[in-house]
Amino acid sequence: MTNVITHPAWLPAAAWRPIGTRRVRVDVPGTVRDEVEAACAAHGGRLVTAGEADLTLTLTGTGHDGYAITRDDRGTTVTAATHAGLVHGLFATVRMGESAFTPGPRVASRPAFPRRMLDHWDNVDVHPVMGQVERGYAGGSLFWSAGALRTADLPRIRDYARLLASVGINAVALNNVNVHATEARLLTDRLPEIELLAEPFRRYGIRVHLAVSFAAPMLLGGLDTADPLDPAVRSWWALTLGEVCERIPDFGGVLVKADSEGQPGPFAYGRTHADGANMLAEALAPHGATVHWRAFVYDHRQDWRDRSTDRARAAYDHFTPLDGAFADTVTVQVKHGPMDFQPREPVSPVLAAMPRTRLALEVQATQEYTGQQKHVCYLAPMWSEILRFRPRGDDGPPIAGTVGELVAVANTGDDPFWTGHPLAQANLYAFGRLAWDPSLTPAEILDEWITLTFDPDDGTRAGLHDVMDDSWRTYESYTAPLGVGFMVRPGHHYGPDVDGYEYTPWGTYHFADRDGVGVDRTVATGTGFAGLYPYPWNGVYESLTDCPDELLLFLHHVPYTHVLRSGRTVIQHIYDTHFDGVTRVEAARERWRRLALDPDVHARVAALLDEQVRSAIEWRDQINTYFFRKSGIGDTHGRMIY
Ligand code: BDP
Repeated sequence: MTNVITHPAWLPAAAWRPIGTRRVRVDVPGTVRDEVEAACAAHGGRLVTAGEADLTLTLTGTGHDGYAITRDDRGTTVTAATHAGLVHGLFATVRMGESAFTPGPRVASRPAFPRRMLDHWDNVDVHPVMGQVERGYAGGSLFWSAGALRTADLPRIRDYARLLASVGINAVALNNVNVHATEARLLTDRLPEIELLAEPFRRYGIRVHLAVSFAAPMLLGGLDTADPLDPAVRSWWALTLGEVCERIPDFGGVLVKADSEGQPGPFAYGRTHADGANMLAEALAPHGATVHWRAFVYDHRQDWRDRSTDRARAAYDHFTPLDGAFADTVTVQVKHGPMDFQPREPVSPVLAAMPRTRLALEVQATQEYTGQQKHVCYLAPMWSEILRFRPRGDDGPPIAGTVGELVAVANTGDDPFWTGHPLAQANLYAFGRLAWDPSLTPAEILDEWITLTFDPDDGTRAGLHDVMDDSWRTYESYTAPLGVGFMVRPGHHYGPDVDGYEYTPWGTYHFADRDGVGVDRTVATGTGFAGLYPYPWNGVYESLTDCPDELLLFLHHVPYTHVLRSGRTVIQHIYDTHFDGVTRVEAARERWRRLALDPDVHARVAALLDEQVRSAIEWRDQINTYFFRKSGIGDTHGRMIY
């Protein structure tokens, strides 16, 4: 089945008008010239090969993937040192619109992070539980359908690569980190599929990566071990990865989830994660490719009764003793929080504790725990907060200056809007922009996205901001309170189920009883997690009075009558935020109804806002009722709680 893309996201034809109506010279063949040629054909401009031009795009010098734009009376010139840099310079010119052609100061821009990566959790076969895309909320995979590569849809994959390049993304992992038997074969007999997929991405300066199974030497190579120190295992990897790099010369490398949630890893052989990662690095480094080794490693069979174990500590305990032991071409990929992509978690303490290791910060654009692309939830404010967080206090560097790379789990699929919820496109856009320049503010990024996508009048622009700017905090307000996390339905993770995971082995507990709620992670009486942070945060998190309200229940177990920094009790805060959250979603729905936008987009979002209102009410009622019954304490405003 071939897809029809009805909505080209933030690159509609209109956004190319300022370039497409002009005389443009492009000094190098390839993608940039093709793009400009298409724009000129659509808008009546002209691609010139010599003489005067309004816009010149040219390669010069050597260096990074940034670009410079100069604008004066003689015209506008975009220069870059690399093919990818020129692609980024072209898209920056599109973003600037008409102002790219009015004289002004020189713009010079280079990416803050050399690698800006999207991880797809796509399966080749339809997984019986997870489907085609694990935690995918945007239809099927762009790459595979029911076991087969979507060869007929390569043009759409090219459009996708273009979309990603336009926001500066330069690396893509194509398949799920949970590598099942069929997907493991992408490394060997199904490698031609990766060769085909690499082509459209290459056109836009994006390198492809593969998630591989640590047990591949056994699964595919017929060996009886995957021990990373076994010579036969090492040579299998060297030969296999050597072949991959020969067939795909710009192959980016491999991504590994090992020893976590059932995936194989080096622990089976008494080896460390560094042993495992370095073996792969040794095989890839001669070819200029790298290893992404995830730090999402924990025992998913722990018992809620055993309070000495704490899943939030696991990545820290496993990885920080290995600081300095990883090869230069290994990146340890760390989730933003110590648990698992919750709407609110403290920043992972691992990010401040491995100064001699190359780290990537991993965020989740796919909205597993933030409304599954049924709820409006603009995530840039969360990501920006994380990037600006200073683990060593005001005098120390922010996370943006501590990690070397940014990675997001992709939120795209074969949905005509690309992301299921049309407004979730803004998250993909914002991820790319923040990875290029983390100093951009969420509101200005959203404004860019709104301009490019909708070309709106002032009222529509204001309406979109009203609906989206604060939508993450709104989502937070009607779901699990005060950083305690989860309370979602087990398995698919949509909607409330306060005790759904409470007595399971997954390590995600809230410990609510008749007296209080929250996880004691203090050093004094709890799991000691608060002590994993450097000064001053170790003290701030340890202290019941200094701990920020929004993280209180992540770090402390408190009585319902505990008074927050805001002055409200915990129980009253729960009631108030849940009533307020629903009111805010209802207001967003009203605001949306009054906006005049493309009818398809309008109708899809309107329907989703109905679902969001329904779901927010369900959250409110279950959370409030649960805590009313546990605590026996009523709402001071006398609102109805069942
Ligand atoms: C969890 C998801 C699971 C992923 C896992 C991961 O529920 O599907 O496999 O993260 O990041 O949030 O590996």
